[in-house]
Amino acid sequence: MPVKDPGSQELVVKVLASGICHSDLHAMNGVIPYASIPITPGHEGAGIVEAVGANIQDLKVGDHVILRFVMSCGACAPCVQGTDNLCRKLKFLGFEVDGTFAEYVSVPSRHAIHLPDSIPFEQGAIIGCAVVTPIHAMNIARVRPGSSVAIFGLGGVGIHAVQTGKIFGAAEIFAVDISDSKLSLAKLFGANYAINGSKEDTVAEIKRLTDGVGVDFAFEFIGLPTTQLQAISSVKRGGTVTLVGIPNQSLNIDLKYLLTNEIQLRTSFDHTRAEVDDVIRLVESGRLDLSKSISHRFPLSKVNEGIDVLRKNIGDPIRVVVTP
Ligand code: PAD
Ligand code: ZN
Repeated sequence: MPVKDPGSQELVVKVLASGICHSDLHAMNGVIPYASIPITPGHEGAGIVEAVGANIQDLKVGDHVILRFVMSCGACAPCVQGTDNLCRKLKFLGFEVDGTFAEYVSVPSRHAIHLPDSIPFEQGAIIGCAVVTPIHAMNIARVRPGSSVAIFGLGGVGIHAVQTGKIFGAAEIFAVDISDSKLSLAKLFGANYAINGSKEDTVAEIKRLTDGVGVDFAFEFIGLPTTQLQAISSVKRGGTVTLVGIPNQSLNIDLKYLLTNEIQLRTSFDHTRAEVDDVIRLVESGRLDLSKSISHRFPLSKVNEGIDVLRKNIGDPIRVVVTP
């Protein structure tokens, strides 16, 4: 691909790390309707500013940046109201605009967020999706200090929900996956209970561990009807369920059960600009440790091998990152 000169409001960024997300697999499989083809995928990228347009003042050549895939306009009502993930002119880097599985990316400068030099590029890359998504989900759910929280799915996104739960002050975290190694990592990150859904009855186990009551909050980071229903069944009366994993199938919900138990069902989509700034501060201050989040690294020329690792679950990937 040719490298364009930046327009007056644009930057050219040399990509130094780019995470592979399950949403990339969804785009390839046609699950995400707005993914356009042909496209250079990649939406979790970080790198160094290589060239700046004439009107750019806040960033300069050599600055480290996170490339934000939620390309909001900044001017419509949802943007001005701080919900720019719901922007009326939203475009997605790596799905509709050529993304970060590339040597260089050019974007309007408002989609590049300054990354402090103390945070490695590979951590900066995953902040842009895998790490900030659970922050948004817990803001949506309004997790309160002292709560009990169940996390379904400990992949690149869900594993960070365990740490996020701690930051939101959860007293007890129940981590659910079908991979023992991911469950062990979740315990290392502060989960109190690790439940293997392929070996145990997840809902019964959560109920048993909460004296039959259920948890205050449940989050689903997989996108499967089975685990979405388990999440709904694992919260207490009056509890809140937040669905984050992108589904490929519709869900048959017993609304009478939800209503008569006053269970709140919410959904969480992407994140806001302000939440990325929050995550950067959390990582910079050492409150959020991303040193164990990257399990596999591949050079850009082998990006397809990296994608296979996630697709076939080779070696229990947390986040697979592509580097130049
Ligand atoms: P991933 O493939 O890294 O993780 C999925 C995890 O689910 C793995 O650890 C699996 O072992 C586990 N799993 C699979 N089946 C089961 C099961 N039956 N019971 C328990 N655990 C199971 O994916 P990811 O973390 O990159 O993404 C997770 C989902 O979140 C995916 O659907 C992705 O598209 C979505 C997503 N949503 C948003 C959003 O804003 N809503 C943002 C980013 C990603
Ligand atoms: Zn993603």
